[in-house]
Amino acid sequence: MASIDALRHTTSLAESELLELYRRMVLLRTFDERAVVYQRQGRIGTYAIAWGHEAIQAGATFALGDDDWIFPSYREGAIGLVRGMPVETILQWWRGHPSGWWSPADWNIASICVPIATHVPHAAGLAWGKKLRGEKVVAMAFFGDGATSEGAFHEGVNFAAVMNAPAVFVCNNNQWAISTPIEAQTRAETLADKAVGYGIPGVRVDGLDVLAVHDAAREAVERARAGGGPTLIEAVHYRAAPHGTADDPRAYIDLARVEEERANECVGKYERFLRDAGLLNEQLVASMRSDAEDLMRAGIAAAEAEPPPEPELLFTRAYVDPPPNLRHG
Ligand SMILES: Cc1ncc(C[n+]2csc(CCOP(=O)(O)OP(=O)(O)O)c2C)c(N)n1
Ligand SMILES: [Mg+2]
Repeated sequence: MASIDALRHTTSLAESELLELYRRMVLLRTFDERAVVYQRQGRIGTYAIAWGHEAIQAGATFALGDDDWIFPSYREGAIGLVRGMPVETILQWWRGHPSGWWSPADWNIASICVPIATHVPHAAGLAWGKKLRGEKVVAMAFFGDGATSEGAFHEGVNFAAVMNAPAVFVCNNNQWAISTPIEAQTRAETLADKAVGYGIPGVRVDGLDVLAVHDAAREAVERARAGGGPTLIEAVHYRAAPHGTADDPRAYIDLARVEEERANECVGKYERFLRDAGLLNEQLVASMRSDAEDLMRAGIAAAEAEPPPEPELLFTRAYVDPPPNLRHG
């Protein structure tokens, strides 16, 4: 059983920070579970399920300062929650409502990236630009195992390495790219090994261990900020939920393995750890969960209270000079 002393050996975080990390995981988990329910009720559109990815998202971003930038993929669609982004903004994004398009500069969070890996060069470019301006800002990009087969991944990581840009590349290796397993994705023994080809450090961590993810991220962020260039972090776990609400993994996945993985999920794991260390009790767990549920209830109400967007919005930002046939009527 872990004691608080053992805990102190494994992390430099203070007790209040350990609890804040847990609160953020609960928030991300609650968002995810409620979002799936809202999608099933027809209240939001298709949704990429992040269940089981909370340790990676909360742990890695906890190493960032507010001026550092986050480049999320659709899997990290709710990551703005860790910076206090309103729930309704994120829900509106998934509802396809324009009020879900935040200005990246307001939160230092880039738009949610759906094309696989195209945000990796964006993160590299932002990190390089900040370096040129003499700002001590780090860019952290999140992407999946499948993204490592894309040209944009190679271009982005290589560019950041060559420019010694302050970037941290976090690969969420959930071992599936929709129905493509990791074995069909790469011949490399690990994804972290790919860092060798770029001449940068590559680290492999347990993606279900929030403290391990945080440790790796903190080291990478500190190195980047100190001028040591980028790091590739591979956080290994196993996708224990469908790819998204439109996916039925029963067609391709081993359900017994999924059950096993669900029993070992990261929020419960960290919760048990904190309870054993005497930092968390039933009451605190219940109050954090109910705070997160209240936020979700208020968020969906605020999102649904928003008037529908004007259809012309589709065109206003598409053309400087709209063609005559669009101006018509
Ligand atoms: C450029 C591009 N090609 C294909 C797709 C379709 N697509 C959506 S999700 C996905 C799988 C990505 O898997 P991975 O990178 O492992 O991320 P995960 O979904 O597992 O988090 C694919 C191929 C896409 N969105 N963009
Ligand atoms: Mg994947």
